[in-house]
Amino acid sequence: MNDTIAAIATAQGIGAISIIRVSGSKAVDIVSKIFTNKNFKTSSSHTIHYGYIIYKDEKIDEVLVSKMLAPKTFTREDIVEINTHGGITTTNKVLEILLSEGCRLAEPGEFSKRAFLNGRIDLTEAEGIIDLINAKTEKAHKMAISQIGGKASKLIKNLRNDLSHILANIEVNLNYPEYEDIEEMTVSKINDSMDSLEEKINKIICESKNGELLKNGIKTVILGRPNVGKSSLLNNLIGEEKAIVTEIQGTTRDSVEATLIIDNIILNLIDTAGIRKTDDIVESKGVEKSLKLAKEADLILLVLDYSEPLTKEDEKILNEIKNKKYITIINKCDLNKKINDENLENKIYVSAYKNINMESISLKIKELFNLEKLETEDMSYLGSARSQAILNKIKVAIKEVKNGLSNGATLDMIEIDLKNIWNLLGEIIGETYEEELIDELFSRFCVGK
Ligand SMILES: Nc1nc2c(ncn2[C@@H]2O[C@H](COP(=O)(O)OP(=O)(O)OP(=O)(O)O)[C@@H](O)[C@H]2O)c(=O)[nH]1
Ligand SMILES: [Mg+2]
Repeated sequence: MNDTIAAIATAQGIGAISIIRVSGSKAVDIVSKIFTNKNFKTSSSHTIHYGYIIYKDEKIDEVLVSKMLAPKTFTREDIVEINTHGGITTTNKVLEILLSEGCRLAEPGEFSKRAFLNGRIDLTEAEGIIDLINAKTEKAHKMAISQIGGKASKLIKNLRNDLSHILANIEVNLNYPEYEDIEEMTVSKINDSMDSLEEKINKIICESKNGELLKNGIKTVILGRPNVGKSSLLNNLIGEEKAIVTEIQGTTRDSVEATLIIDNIILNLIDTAGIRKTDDIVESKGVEKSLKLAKEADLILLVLDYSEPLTKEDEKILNEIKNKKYITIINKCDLNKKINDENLENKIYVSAYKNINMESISLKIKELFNLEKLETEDMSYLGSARSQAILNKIKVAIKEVKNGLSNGATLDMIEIDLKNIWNLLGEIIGETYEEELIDELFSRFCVGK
């Protein structure tokens, strides 16, 4: 942590400028040695300077250098950023010179790691930065920003503070029973607070799950019996003839995948083999695979045929997916109606072939996942699998406290379980962190971040 680190912060390649970032107590000294601007060393913080990088009497590049002194910087250390002309050779040369003058090459994520270790950001914010780098859509970008802004971590901090209050009261109740003006923590009071904590944790878990779908895409499986128009639907949605379409039943034998972004929602679409009983070995393997994919899906687009009555196969598939999130897409609405659809839920009528009402599919998906709400509402999103695993542990721990309370556990036993929850909440924001975990997390960043 004491050495001064350097790395190229911009993407490697041709561009108008590249930025080399230097952080640490020797940042200004080291850069001063190779920078022609004589005011740079003594100038005040948060200023930009023009000049040349010169090394062994050779002019390397004309640059702008920003100087930002601790503590008001990203790492809370002195930071110098050199803006060179873009291009791999010059930028690498400047970096090499910095390394030969006493900087160490930063590891991936080391700038952010220092920001965390110096208390500038917490773990959820650090994870937000990873998400921001990887954001594929505008919404994913917004979510990452909200995580960096610390909205979720504020919420966790508040929950932890509430719990501290209860723990402190229990402590006084147990050790100083003579202090009668301190609120007594009764079973019903602790129970109430656990109910409220559980509700808030559930809300974060639910919103984070939806957020995860926005970020990584909704695994959407197109399912139905042969010939109802599943492949036609896929092709229409993605605007290309990716899957083969024919009037022959059993055309699609293996799954076909495509990614589609509609209205900022990423759909990872999978067209499957039509489901029916068949003696054809290849086709029956395909059917098996369709059912397996359906089980793993976040969303199923069940395709039915408008121009035919419901068949036994349709009923079977409906039964198979009744506990999943699904939309009933009644295709071929350009033909005469024969389908008996009175009892079907969540249905929309489309024609993949004649391109009728296809836009209703994305509207329905948004409705089903509450995605419209996510855009406008203040959401408490914790994106990482790490946070989600801890949130689930918290749910279990809350149950334990509640069980303890109803089974007459003593206050000091309850206190142990409450402390466990308090620690878990701390783990989410990195108040109680393990070194290995931190190393693993920050190594997922790119160099220079
Ligand atoms: N009239 C009409 N025909 C359609 C529509 N959608 C698909 N078809 C026709 O229905 C037939 C079957 O379409 P596919 O998309 O191959 O059906 P599938 O469900 O993928 O069939 P399998 O791969 O065999 O399971 C083709 O002849 C399509 O042109 C539609 O909206 N209206
Ligand atoms: Mg097909």
